[in-house]
Amino acid sequence: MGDTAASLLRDARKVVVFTGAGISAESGVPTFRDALTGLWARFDAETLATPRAFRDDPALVWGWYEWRRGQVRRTRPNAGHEAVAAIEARAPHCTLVTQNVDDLHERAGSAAPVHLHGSLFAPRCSFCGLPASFVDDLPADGSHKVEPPMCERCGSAVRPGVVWFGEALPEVALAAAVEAASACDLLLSVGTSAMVYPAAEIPQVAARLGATVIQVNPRETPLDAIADVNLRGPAATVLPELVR
Ligand code: BJW
Ligand code: ZN
Repeated sequence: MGDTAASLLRDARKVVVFTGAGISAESGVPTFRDALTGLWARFDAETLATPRAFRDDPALVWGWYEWRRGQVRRTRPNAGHEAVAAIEARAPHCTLVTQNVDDLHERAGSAAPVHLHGSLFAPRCSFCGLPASFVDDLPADGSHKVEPPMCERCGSAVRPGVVWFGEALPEVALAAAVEAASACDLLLSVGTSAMVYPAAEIPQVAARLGATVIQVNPRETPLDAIADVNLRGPAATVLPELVR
């Protein structure tokens, strides 16, 4: 299976790599939906990851995201992120589309990942959208409240630059992802449960238009049904074998 995938990848001209939280798991960044270690097993998405949650308790939400930013800052890219950068360097055309809000792809050498769900490192004003900077005071745990900074222009609360439930995805990023998925001949999906829409449409679009789909995930996902090759294993082990 791994050999088939490696040769399909070697022969592809236009590649999309589509990643989710699973690719960063081995760096020590928790996923969302894994049973014991996932963030949603320990924290409530409704009170932390919605626009309403931020309106109701901005300090709780800001504190939680600052805690997560601190967590990511202490980690490093793993062999999976590095293999993705190698795939990008080798393929004639490659677009990296990530749902992740960490910066581990960038730190592994991927020049311009398309961030469908924003970033932990791009806070902005919740009212006027002005990009903001951090006050560097990172909480040690996820339930520690921290008042968000105030916008320099309008005085409103600064919010995390991520996409919450019920919010639209950044238009430019979504358009770039759809365009790349529509034109690719191979899509490699790595470490996503493929349950969150519209992001989960991206591999579906590629499959519908005839692209080969390779999936890397230790567990079953809804993409099993459309994947031509399912590589059941952890990203940091499986991906390097595809670029050897
Ligand atoms: C490994 C591994 C290893 C482990 N190696 N693998 C259709 C049906 C039903 C609902 C909806 C629908 N369409 C839209 C919705 C609503 C909603 C949604 O999808 N809900 C579903 C969950 C039911 N979607 C939205 O609300 C979206 N917005 C929207 O629809 O707006 C409409 C609108 C339009 C116009 C105007 C206004 C509104 C927005 C979704 C935003 C998602 N945000 C989050 C949080 C980001 C901020 C933060 O970080 O806090 O994004 S949720 C969370 O899930 C995060 C992730 O990017 C996203 C995807 O998760 P991911 O990456 O797949 O992680 P996991 O944990 O789910 O899976 C990890 C996988 O890795 C597992 O499979 C493991 O097995 C695997 N793994 N170790 C490889 N070592
Ligand atoms: Zn403002």
